[in-house]
Amino acid sequence: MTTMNLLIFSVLLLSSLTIPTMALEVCVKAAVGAPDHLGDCPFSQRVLLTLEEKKVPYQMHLIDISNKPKWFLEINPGGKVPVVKFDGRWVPDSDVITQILEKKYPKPSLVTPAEYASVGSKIFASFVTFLKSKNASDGTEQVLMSELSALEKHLKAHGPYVSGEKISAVDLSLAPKLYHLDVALRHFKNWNVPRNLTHVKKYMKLLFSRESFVKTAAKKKYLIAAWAPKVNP
Ligand SMILES: N[C@@H](CCC(=O)N[C@@H](CS)C(=O)NCC(=O)O)C(=O)O
Ligand SMILES: *[C@@H]1O[C@H](CO)[C@@H](O)[C@H](O)[C@H]1NC(C)=O
Ligand SMILES: *[C@@H]1O[C@H](CO)[C@@H](O)[C@H](O)[C@H]1NC(C)=O
Repeated sequence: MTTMNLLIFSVLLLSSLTIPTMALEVCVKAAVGAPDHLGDCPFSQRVLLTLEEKKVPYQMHLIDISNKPKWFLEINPGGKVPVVKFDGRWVPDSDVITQILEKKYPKPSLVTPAEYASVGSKIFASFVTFLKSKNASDGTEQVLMSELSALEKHLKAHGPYVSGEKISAVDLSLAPKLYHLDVALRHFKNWNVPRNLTHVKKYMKLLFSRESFVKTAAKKKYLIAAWAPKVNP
């Protein structure tokens, strides 16, 4: 082998060894009925958003939740997505994963001040209850409205993001949930976030137009397909 060949060979060998180990492996939900497309799991998207905002290279594995591959259940007996491989160990749960990412990749910091960490935390559950409700006078819409109004009040005082001028972890957790709310309520109930919640509306626009969000959001049709059996069982 000539010196030149040896050099090329070493470069190829090195890059084939280092590139895959540098990218974090992450398992996320595949689309319902379209296992080659990114699915709608808000916890998976939260992790992808964190990776994108921190510019951490990653390699995605799309997991068909309705037909989980054997290798996936072997690395992750709990069977839920997302899971990320850190130093050879697969770690489930978006809360745990995002905390590890913050420690390992502190820049840019996405730490949310403790006093704001639970802002909006009841919105997703109240959205799901309202979405599934078949009785217009059961109060589920009012419960959602009061959670959204609380967010409105917070953003009016502290916005545009939950902790001010800079996006942080709590926004990345809320963004996929608000996207579900927006798309699913419009589709299944012809319901929109009321116009008087101007700060919430602006917040949603701001989140949904970020490059990280556009890159990691499921297509609307996949989100709707995933909710359909839960809305009309
Ligand atoms: N607390 C978990 C929730 C994860 C979760 O519920 N994932 C759903 C998809 S969005 C899942 O994997 N469901 C499949 C199953 O439970 O079999 C997190 O924050 O990561
Ligand atoms: C809807 O909910 C209200 C309040 O709980 C109840 O009074 C009413 O009977 C319900 N209507 C139907 C059709 O179930
Ligand atoms: C917005 O309007 C709804 C009625 O559509 C009302 O229930 C709610 O209290 C209003 N919220 C704010 C913050 O003005």
